[in-house]
Amino acid sequence: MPSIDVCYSPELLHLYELQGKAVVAVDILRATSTMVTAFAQGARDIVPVMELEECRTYAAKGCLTAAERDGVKAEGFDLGNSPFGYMQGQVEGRTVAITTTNGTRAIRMSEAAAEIVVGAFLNLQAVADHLARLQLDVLVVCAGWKGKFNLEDTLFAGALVERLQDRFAFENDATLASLYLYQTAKADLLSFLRQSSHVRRLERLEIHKDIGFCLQHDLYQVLPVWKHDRLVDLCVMSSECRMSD
Ligand code: 3SL
Repeated sequence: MPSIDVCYSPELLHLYELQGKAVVAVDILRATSTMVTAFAQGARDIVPVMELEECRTYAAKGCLTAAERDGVKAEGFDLGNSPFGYMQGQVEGRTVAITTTNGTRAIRMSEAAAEIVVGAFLNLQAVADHLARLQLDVLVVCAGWKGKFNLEDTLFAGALVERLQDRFAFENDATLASLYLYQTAKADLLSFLRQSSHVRRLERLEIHKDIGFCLQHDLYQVLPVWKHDRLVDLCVMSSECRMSD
């Protein structure tokens, strides 16, 4: 039986072996929720990059550029990091190059893995079905905040473990803790997260509706997977998602 484990921060990745594993990269508020939304809105592919300057260079290649730092849209880019900014048809058929404070970092730091899947509550079941089919050992990589633990990514890890617990082995405390936390919180995730640091940070920035939106489960049948140098939606590229409908 394959195993599932949880890494609470990209800064802890040196403690884990990535080779041969499937990584699920998650930044619930808001990078991976936004990427999943972009694919649901018809984005062709997404190039996550770590630095603002690198992201900027993609404009000359005909890509849309998106950037966020400390919760705020960076100046000079087409888009920020709110899922609602991707819903007016602007990303359809386009390549989006994006850099965010933590989420794009978590993805790029996982490149040694055999597979990288982008996870969010919004595509939770699509991710769980894909992992069950893959049968690789799984590591959920939480983006956290500037190297530190956060609650919302841990809750996602717990939700994924809950859906996979009959088909994946887990013995470590990080995985157990995420499951227990999710089981405690799942009846009302929004209330549970009220005091969390990033919810308070976003609310100070008057960003309210993104929070509830990103906590919705299974809104989209989207499966962003790393291929060569970018993310593509496997639900569009193959018949995989239809098989589990
Ligand atoms: O840290 C990140 O990558 C962002 O998702 C943070 S924010 O939600 O845009 O503030």
